[in-house]
Amino acid sequence: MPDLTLVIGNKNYSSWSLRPWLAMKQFGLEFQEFRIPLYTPEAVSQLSQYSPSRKVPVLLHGNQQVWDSLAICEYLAEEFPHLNWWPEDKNARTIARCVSAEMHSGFQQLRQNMPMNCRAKLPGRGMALGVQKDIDRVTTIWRDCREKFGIDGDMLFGQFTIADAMFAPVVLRFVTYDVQLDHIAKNYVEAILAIPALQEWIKAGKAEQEVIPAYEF
Ligand SMILES: N[C@@H](CCC(=O)N[C@@H](CS)C(=O)NCC(=O)O)C(=O)O
Repeated sequence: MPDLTLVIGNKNYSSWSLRPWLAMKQFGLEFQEFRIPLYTPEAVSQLSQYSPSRKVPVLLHGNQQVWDSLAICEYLAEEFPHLNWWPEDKNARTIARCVSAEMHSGFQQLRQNMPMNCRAKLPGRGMALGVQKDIDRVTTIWRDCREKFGIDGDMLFGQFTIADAMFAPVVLRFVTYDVQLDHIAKNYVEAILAIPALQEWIKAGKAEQEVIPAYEF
């Protein structure tokens, strides 16, 4: 039995859960997942049992609790250093960390107005004030990374890294809300969608029955 457990939320909605889940799948780690359907009467007590922040994702590794998506990815990069979690080149690695942190702490308008919802198709919805600015910044990041560092693959830094895991939920948002994109961003969206583990997540998300009104229009 693997001693790694990732506690996640609803696959349809929980964008933060998707990030470390996808990274762990892509790097071939064996782990158990434990899903807590969010915003149910039982959710708060379940969350407090596993997560000091009462939020998901949380990684349980032996006695170690690691909460927060980016902290989980960094923890795994230290625990499994033989895997290429970050780009090898120092400059690329620095930029990968910058854009991952920028994703983690920013894009509030995009996140708030275009919540992740794998099973929904909402073309044109969610375009509130400030959302286009966030979209433009995301696509600028994608273009810069692809042009400067993406030579040996289809991902932001060529091969899959934590940076791609951080942006994967944005890809799903762009699909749900049918956001108009330039060709570099479109190609990147296609490349992320082609990842079998991501398709597995989407399928599971679509099969979920729970509805969280706050994340629906
Ligand atoms: N900064 C945190 C955010 C975690 C977060 O907001 N998780 C949401 C689900 S996507 C959650 O657990 N919400 C439950 C709640 O607030 O009760 C991370 O990166 O992991």
